[in-house]
Amino acid sequence: MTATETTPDAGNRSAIEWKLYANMLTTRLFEEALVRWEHEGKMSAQTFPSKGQEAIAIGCCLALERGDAVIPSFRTRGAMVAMGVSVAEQLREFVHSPLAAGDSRDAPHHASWPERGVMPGSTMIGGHLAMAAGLALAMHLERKGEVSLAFFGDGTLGSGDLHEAMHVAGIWKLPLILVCENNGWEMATPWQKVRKTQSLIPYAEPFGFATRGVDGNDALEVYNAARWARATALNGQAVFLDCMTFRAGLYSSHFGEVRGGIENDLAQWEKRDPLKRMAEWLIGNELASAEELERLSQQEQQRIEDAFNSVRSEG
Ligand SMILES: Cc1ncc(C[n+]2csc(CCOP(=O)(O)OP(=O)(O)O)c2C)c(N)n1
Ligand SMILES: [Mg+2]
Repeated sequence: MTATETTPDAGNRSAIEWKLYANMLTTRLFEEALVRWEHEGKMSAQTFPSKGQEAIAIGCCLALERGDAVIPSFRTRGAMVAMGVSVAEQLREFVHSPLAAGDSRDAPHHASWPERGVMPGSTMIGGHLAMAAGLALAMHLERKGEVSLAFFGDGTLGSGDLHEAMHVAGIWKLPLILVCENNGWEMATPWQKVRKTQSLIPYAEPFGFATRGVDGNDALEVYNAARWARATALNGQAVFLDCMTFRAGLYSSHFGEVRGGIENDLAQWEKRDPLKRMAEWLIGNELASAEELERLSQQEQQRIEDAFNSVRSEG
């Protein structure tokens, strides 16, 4: 696989800002296409779009190094993109291609490519965090200088698995990085109904975690926080990154929008869209022009359609 299969044109642009932008663009357009194909009846697998939250998975994964492991949440398609799994490889899981890596037996949002560091997730909210802690324990015992990084939504606070994972990782000083996609909603329940503070840092600190609140809609800030987290975790303290964000898209392609009265919040958060902000950064720093980014977007849309047609003809 070449870099351009995964990131449109980022292969020859080395700046991290370009990679962050290109990966977010791929993820945004890919998920839009996945929802459209399902609604057009071209495939049946459900998509959980990460629109508005893409910077978290991508910023973190681009900060990792060879040998590190990522355990996705159900809303981190960007992790697969940033870990180098091509659009075609991901699509095979959606359409049950005979060439699917995991025989397409798993839900596409937690399909895995262990050789690329993408480990299986879990449909049971929080279930994957025990696996993340187990991986971190193995890495710790083998002393290989690798970290285990897991994503989860703030709705995971009610899952005992999160607390058990924090308990062992904190006390055993495991190289574990827990990354919360803190969008203030648990499906259709706002955070005020289930906890005292929106931040989950007060829950992680007593377990001995190093913690950092992050603007989850700023890809560069996420990337820098994840680099710090990696160094801190390898230095003997597990890390909790609380990434504040807002889901700007549907709960899922099956369920649609489940949150009532969010119009004002949506309008406010759209101004802080991570893809738009990175585009403005690239243009402001004369690393790209608006025309160039528009052309890139069109090329990427075409590349995604071509991948779908080619994967559908495989079986
Ligand atoms: C153990 C368990 N309980 C309930 C569910 C149903 N469920 C699926 S997603 C979800 C909400 C999770 O909240 P969050 O992770 O914050 O995701 P968001 O709605 O913000 O995307 C729930 C309760 C589940 N999958 N597993
Ligand atoms: Mg949430």
